[in-house]
Amino acid sequence: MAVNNRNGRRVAVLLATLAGLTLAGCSSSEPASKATATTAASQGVMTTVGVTLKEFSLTAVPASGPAGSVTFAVQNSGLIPHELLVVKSDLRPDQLPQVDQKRVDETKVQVLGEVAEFDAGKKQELTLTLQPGKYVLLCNVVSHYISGMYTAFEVTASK
Ligand SMILES: [Cu+2]
Repeated sequence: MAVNNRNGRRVAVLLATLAGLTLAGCSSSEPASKATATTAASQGVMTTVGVTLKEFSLTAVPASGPAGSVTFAVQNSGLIPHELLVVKSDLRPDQLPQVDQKRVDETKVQVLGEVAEFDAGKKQELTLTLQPGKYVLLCNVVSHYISGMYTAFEVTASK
């Protein structure tokens, strides 16, 4: 045990030294945020889903993930502003209740989270704790949903 402890300490000191060198050599905050992510990951299931918005499609990769913390990294790759709604629904992604056939009726579906309309070329993040079930990701800017900006997302039981 004594040997293990000594090795463990040496590794810790080495990592601290490397972190110091990295920080000294680069003003980016990236090393710090990576360390934070690693710590959080050991405390529960975390999934990152890349969501791409454009005229007129919405894609999610991967299209499913385990229950727990899900971060949607949302990129507006289009030419105009878009938004992201995360809706929990067993309905088909193209069958959600609508208002005047122009947008989803947000009073008739369960909206768990939203990235408000944001500009083309920008990125946003949304982290939610999701239970197992079926979800629909969509953009609810007027006419965007009926133009094809939706996709299915599934959350499976975490193992
Ligand atoms: Cu849109």
